[in-house]
Amino acid sequence: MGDDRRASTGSMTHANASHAEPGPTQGHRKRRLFFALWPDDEVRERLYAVGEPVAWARPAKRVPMDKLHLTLMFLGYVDEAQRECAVGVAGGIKESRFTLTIDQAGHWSRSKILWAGNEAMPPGLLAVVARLRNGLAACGIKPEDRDYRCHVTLGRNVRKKPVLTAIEAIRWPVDQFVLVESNTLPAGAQYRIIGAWDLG
Ligand code: 2AM
Repeated sequence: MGDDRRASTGSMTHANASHAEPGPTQGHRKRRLFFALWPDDEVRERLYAVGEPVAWARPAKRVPMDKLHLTLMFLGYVDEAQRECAVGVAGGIKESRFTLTIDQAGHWSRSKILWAGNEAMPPGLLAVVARLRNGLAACGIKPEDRDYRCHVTLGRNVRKKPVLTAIEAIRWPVDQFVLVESNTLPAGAQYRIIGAWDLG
């Protein structure tokens, strides 16, 4: 990624989701997008291991290791003009890199999500989220009403809170954020990274 921080899919180093710009025939449909932090291999393996003690049984579904991520902002379905606007906002973000410490695992009973996260969010993370939220409002993309909650979803449809042992803190050095397209297929969500921006 160059210093000018324009979106580029050519120098993705961390992400192993497929990433390519859409072809000309794809320009008019709406796409389901979100901004995220994509872990490198080491962090991804450690995040996945947090779910190891859980007895994964239907209907609960463990998120596969290669799909683990931390959402910064969910955009929902956006048109091409909004996608371009979002890319412009991302390119204007000049925040510094930071380290995220994932040291908690928890369960939300309403959304039935098992997650790994951290309540004490680093200011750098909050700054990126705030810039995205404020910038994307001008693109006509509204953030969720609820406060941002820093979490990596480890499992969905987890009805009962599993017994979780304390996790060893995972140090996640963050020097980049990405824009991801999500396609919901019968086999599960498919993610494709369509842009990446370096933090300073
Ligand atoms: P989750 O992991 O907490 O479910 C891709 O679907 C990403 O966008 C997921 O990380 C998911 O968060 C988030 N996401 C999906 N639908 C969302 C919604 N309606 N509001 C906020 N975030 C959403």
